[in-house]
Amino acid sequence: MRIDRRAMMAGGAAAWSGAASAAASRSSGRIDWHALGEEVKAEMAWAWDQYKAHAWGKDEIKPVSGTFSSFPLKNGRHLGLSLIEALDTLWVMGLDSRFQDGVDWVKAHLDVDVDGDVSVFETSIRLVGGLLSAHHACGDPVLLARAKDLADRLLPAFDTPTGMPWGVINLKTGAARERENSPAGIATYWPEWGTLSRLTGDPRYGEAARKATVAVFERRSKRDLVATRIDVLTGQWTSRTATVGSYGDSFFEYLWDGWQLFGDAEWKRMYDICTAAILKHQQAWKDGALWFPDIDFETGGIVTTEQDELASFYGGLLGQGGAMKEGAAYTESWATVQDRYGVLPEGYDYAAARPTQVSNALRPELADSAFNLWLLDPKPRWREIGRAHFLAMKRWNKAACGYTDLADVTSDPKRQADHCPGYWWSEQMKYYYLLFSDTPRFDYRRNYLSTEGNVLLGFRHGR
Ligand code: DMJ
Repeated sequence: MRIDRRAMMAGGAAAWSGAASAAASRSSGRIDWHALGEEVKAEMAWAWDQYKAHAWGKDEIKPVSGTFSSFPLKNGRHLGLSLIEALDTLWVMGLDSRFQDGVDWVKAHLDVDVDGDVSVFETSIRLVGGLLSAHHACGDPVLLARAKDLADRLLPAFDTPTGMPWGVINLKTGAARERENSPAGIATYWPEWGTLSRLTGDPRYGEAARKATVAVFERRSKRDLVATRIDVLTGQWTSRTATVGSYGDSFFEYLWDGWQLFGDAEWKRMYDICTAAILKHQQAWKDGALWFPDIDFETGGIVTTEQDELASFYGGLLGQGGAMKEGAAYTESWATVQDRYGVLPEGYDYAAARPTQVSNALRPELADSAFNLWLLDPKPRWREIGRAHFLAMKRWNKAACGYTDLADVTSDPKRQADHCPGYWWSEQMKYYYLLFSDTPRFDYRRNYLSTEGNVLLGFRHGR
């Protein structure tokens, strides 16, 4: 993600060098990265064709049984989630006829006027973001109009006394519920909604996103930490746990992104304050590896040494924000777990050195970090981590009709479940391809990828 990373990080990157990196550099001299990029593209084309055959226009394919499931709506009502999440990945890979098939489906069939409840956060990062990145790819004004229509249906959720949004809204009636929300659920909007305001000339989207983010930041503790749950009506915290994993993760990510995408110094100030506090209070080293335990946001006491797999994105973000040494070290900590299990477990206790949740939701976060660190510092080690992630996924997660999540990464062979989440189409397949291919369709110096991997800046046209 982000802009001018190589230039920005040239100094900090030199500070970190490790034995693993040197070994990887030697061995990677033999790897044909372009061919690996072509392999990723072939897997994407194959999976798309499976989706088209078994689940066209549905939200998520079940790749083992060849059936499908719905999300973010429930009860079998679909919004073409995977199709929309896949669009800009197809485009950047040059799978142009498949991209056009998807765009045609959106123009002909996407109907968001549905009497049903959706997560405001998930609908925004996946569907509003997916439509905006597809629009960035091809410029079709209908895609922008669809993104605006959807955002208009989410916007009433921000009409609260604090400006922090409700968690869930009905797409047709605007009735909102779930007053308890998280920093990530409240403040992961500004890049998409700021882009929407810029493209439509309507400031309401960006203003709502800004107000919600500042509302969380202003409620940080005296240690400059935020907790995981807050009541959006009263502004009172309902938990005390600070984390860089689930519920916290993209709150920190979007503070940095607000600075990088729009150059707004207020966002950098908020990012710097939050990150300094995390590095001061949550940084924990064990056997030479860096981890970030969850702690009490007021006392600083450790709550748990269990890490969400979701937190493995954080090394890339730390690098982007200038803490390259810590970002590289945290990514290496997760790479060690990947080396041990092949595919990361959903939960891992670094103190006990064992998984706490043995499933894997086909997640992209470690590949995300590897990609971001490589953009900052293009040494082979980061490509190696991405390659190991891809090859393990190809070995263990591939099923008859696509790629599936796993029920157990510790069993031998690993036990498959039966679900391909929408983010798979938008995130890791794109990170792998960009990491390996050196495609001319992407500006590797000046770009922006959202928390869902949606490219809102950096596509190069006419190539
Ligand atoms: C994605 O939907 C986004 O990256 C989100 O911010 C958290 N992680 C999931 C995928 O694991």
